[in-house]
Amino acid sequence: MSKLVSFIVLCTALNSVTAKDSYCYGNITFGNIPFTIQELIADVLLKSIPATFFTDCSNVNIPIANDSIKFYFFNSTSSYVRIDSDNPPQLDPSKRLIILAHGWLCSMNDSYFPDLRQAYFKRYGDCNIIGVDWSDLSVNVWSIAYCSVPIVGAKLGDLLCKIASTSGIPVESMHMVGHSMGGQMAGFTGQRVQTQCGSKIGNITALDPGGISYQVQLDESKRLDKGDGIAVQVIHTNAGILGYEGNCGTTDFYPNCGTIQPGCLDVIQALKNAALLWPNNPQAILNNSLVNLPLTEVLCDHFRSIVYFIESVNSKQFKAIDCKKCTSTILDSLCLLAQALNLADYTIMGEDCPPVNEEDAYFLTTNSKSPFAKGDAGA
Ligand SMILES: [Ca+2]
Repeated sequence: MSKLVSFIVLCTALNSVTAKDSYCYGNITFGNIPFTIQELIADVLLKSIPATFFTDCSNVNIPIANDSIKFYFFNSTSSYVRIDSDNPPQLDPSKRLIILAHGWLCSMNDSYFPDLRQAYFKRYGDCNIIGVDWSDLSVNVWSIAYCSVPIVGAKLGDLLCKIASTSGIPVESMHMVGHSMGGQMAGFTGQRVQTQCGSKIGNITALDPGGISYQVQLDESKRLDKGDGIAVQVIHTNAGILGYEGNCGTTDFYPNCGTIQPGCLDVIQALKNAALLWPNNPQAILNNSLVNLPLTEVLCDHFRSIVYFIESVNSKQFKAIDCKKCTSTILDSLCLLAQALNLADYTIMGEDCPPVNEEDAYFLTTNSKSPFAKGDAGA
């Protein structure tokens, strides 16, 4: 076999074995997903799950095997290698280290994560990217995925501490980016790094971190919070539905008020319309509303956090202001007056979000399609 052919075979094999088949590809429709998961998502969209939704992992049998949690090292040559977490490779400490974690039902091979990696390579050239593939556990019912997150997060924390000591890369210089449950995972990884290495991860970006079970966790050690990294940026795009509702970082961004995003289908209305025609018949409701849509469209608002972040890696145009434009209190009116007088506090959402000076929440509007950032007009 020629070198080129064996290289192609190697890449193909890696592509096919790295991840369990995810539900987050555009060609997989909502109807392809197990019905119990479809029902749960519909209940979440309609906000018809109890506030005490599943949080107790003590009786959950997690199907974890030696190979369930995989770490990959990516570089700009578009190849990637599996990392032996007991014996990680020597990384170049002069290059930026970015760690990426996907969420429930997804994998690191979905369209968004390759796009995010490419955005980083375009911005920084040959940076070091570590991808966490926990699809063996994430492409599963909620309880198994949810209960796996602290385990995967801790294992990743151990790996980062090992890399810090063997490659001389301080954890304070690392940046972890996670979406949905991957955003919550960043909290667990941050906590583990603090206990194992005695210092905090420098930068966490949580992209619409998971809500539901996390929402009721008053114990901050069981979810992402502002203490899990030195800077914890949170981008809320589906807050109160799939995403966590409320500030949980050092800087919280609320594009378009943080819950419903322009350009996304109104799947909640579609579900409500079908429920009027087929009351008490979940199968018919789903068959007549969401079944032919890709999951990424059904959860478009939730995934927009990644889409905005990918754009932000090569754009500094997501300008945001700390006026809470989504309510109308006297304070908001005063803030808008300050904005008119050029006295309001501005910042940039995304990769160029500056280090924290003061914990705050920021607001902005976006376009309904790419390019999403509106520059000054969005703040
Ligand atoms: Ca925490």
